[in-house]
Amino acid sequence: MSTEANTRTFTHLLVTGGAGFIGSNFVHRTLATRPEVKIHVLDALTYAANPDNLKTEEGIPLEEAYPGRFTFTKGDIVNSAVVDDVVGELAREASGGDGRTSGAAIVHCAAESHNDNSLVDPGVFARTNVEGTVNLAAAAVRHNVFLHHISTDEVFGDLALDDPQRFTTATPYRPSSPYSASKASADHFIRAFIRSKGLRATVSNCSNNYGPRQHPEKFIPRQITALIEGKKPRLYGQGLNVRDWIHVDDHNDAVWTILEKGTEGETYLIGADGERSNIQVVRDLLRIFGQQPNAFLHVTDRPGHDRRYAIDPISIRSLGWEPVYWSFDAGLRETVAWYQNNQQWWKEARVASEEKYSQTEREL
Ligand code: NAD
Ligand code: TDX
Repeated sequence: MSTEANTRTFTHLLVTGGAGFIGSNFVHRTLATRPEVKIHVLDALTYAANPDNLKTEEGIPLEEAYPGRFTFTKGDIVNSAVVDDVVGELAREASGGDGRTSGAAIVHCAAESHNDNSLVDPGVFARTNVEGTVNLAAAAVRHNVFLHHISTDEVFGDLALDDPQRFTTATPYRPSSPYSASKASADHFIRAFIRSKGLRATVSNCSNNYGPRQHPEKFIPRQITALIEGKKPRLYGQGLNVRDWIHVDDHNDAVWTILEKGTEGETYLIGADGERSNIQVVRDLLRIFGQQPNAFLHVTDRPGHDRRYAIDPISIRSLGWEPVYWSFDAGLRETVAWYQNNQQWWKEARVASEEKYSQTEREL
């Protein structure tokens, strides 16, 4: 790892959760744009993963499409022996046998990521998001590997709809769902390991991502896949809650910016000034599908539903990053096209998540 002029160079990455939404987009983009980087993915392949995420758009496994640059282990980050093995191997590979671990980093994306699920089964969120993160931090210290921890703006709780403030790195933690509580706890563990155990790490808290390969349980793909099937979008409550949308590629470019230029031990908030109410997003989608603006359903609200998230992106912008997707409409149209062209990717997952939703959700 070179530290000259506050820049680091990484050639060997371990991406946890690389078969999920953000992780797989990170893997594809990195393999395509950074020929010097080798990637190993550690993923338990839970319901949230899709094995097709580790293939090219043409269906070629990444191992074949990028010979010598991509490898995969199916494994659980809650299993400390598995984590130690994989991180140890990463360190050995990057050191080239001379005992130094420069050039190796973990990009930690693996998590249980869906708020609605955390309300039904919080235990697995504590295990994966907290215990799994502690295992990775401990292994990173043992093998002297750099770690970037991917977190969420939800750790700050919510803002009133008319609050002039946005979240900053100084905003106190106030998580409101078991999901955000587990992510907040993981963030605290990472910072405690930085302070007291010599962990070399950075942290980022990002706003809501959208883009290809997002599981159809999540808001935007759930509505897109419904519309493709000729069904109506489903808005929780009145749909006035606000989310701050960012394209997944912009998020992942920001992660690379932090890996290379971020100050060790620091936290960066990633956002693209993309605040929109849920009802606005549904109307954007209805317009793209050529439908009437009120062709949606109001359904049961989420218990404890956070009203508004909003990121002040000054910390990440100070590193020189800026989003490419300034137009939410353009990003959304591309995303719709991806779901239209990849129906076999989401059909089965949608059946399963709609079955889950039907247990609790009613039309209002
Ligand atoms: P995702 O649910 O799409 O993917 C999670 C991946 O982690 C899956 O491939 C899954 O198989 C894997 N995984 C789950 N439990 C595991 C375990 N115990 N061991 C190994 N692998 C396991 O999630 P995502 O939306 O890609 O989110 C990735 C990260 O980004 C998470 O940490 C999430 O908190 C954070 N984040 C997400 C968003 C968003 O809008 N999606 C925004 C900010 C931050
Ligand atoms: O069908 C729906 N209708 C609806 O109105 C669904 C699934 C959601 N919603 C609402 C709830 C939220 O206000 O849409 C908004 C977005 O919902 P989700 O996609 O579930 O995302 P959110 O709860 O905001 O959390 C997301 O962003 C932060 C990710 O899932 C987290 O992993 C990330 O940390």
